[in-house]
Amino acid sequence: MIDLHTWTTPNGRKPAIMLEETGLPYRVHAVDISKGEQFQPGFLAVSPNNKIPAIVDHDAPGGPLSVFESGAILVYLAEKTDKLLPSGGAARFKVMEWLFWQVGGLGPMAGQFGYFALRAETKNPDAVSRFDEEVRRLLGVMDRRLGQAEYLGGDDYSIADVACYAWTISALGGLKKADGEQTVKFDSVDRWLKTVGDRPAVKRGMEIPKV
Ligand SMILES: N[C@@H](CCC(=O)N[C@@H](CS)C(=O)NCC(=O)O)C(=O)O
Repeated sequence: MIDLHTWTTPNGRKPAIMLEETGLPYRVHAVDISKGEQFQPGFLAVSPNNKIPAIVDHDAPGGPLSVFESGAILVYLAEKTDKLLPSGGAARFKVMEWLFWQVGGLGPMAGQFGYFALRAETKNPDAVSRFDEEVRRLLGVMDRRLGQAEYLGGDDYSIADVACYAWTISALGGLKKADGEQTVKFDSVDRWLKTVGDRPAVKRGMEIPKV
């Protein structure tokens, strides 16, 4: 059994989608980060950086294992089940490239954009334009990739797509809200969003945790 500690945010959806894709048995523990539950000692014991998501695998070889950082969790679950991550060679590193691109790029930049453009009480035009441009640049990079390949890693759906799905929805939604619908056009990304979003496991994962 796996314990999933998560919340209703793009990072929180990633392991939920992956657990649904793999069919592994798991229990959900909602960590309401708007109420500061990520600072409770029980959660910090599995996620010392006080961020969701985190998992505890009670059936890991050698005894219970906790894993924090969404990218590490996706790799862990992929290796545990031999699903959605090629076992070696170039194909594995194509998936890794886009996984790390999401964790180090799209996620943090879209997160900062959402904060400065939509939620900050004090408006900072430099920060808004800096992150607006960067999110648009990243979505452009993604759009070009998906104009050449069916999925981010190549021919097959992988943990790179799992990692990017909810963040792409969040990034596009943020730009549309801040700048207007007509300013946002990424055709290959839209094609990919439809393909990935039609997967039953993705639909289920996007509803977890239920609050
Ligand atoms: N690099 C981390 C980022 C996780 C993250 O930023 N989680 C946010 C929610 S999306 C969080 O828990 N924030 C609570 C806090 O910062 O106190 C990952 O990919 O797992």
